[in-house]
Amino acid sequence: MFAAVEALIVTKSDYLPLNPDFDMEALKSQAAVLNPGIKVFMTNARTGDGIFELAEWVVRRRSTEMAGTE
Ligand SMILES: Nc1nc2c(ncn2[C@@H]2O[C@H](COP(=O)(O)OP(=O)(O)O)[C@@H](O)[C@H]2O)c(=O)[nH]1
Ligand SMILES: [Mg+2]
Repeated sequence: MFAAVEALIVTKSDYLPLNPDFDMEALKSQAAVLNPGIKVFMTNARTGDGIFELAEWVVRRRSTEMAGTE
């Protein structure tokens, strides 16, 4: 799965501190082994953290895709 996707989105980031085993840097490095180009986003719908960055990437990615189909 990690090899096939372009982006990995970790949602509900406000819960992450509740899990002492979660290690964002380990997740990123392990995902990068399977997919060196993968983009990793962390979002929080409660605070809005990370949503802008994700939306910006989606819009940019979409316009690249559309440019390729013309
Ligand atoms: N604490 C917290 N709750 C969230 C967040 N995003 C969604 N939720 C809540 O989690 C539940 C499931 O939401 P959903 O967006 O469907 O997440 P999914 O089940 O992972 O697809 C709902 O009660 C949402 O209000 C978040 O960033 N933080
Ligand atoms: Mg859901």
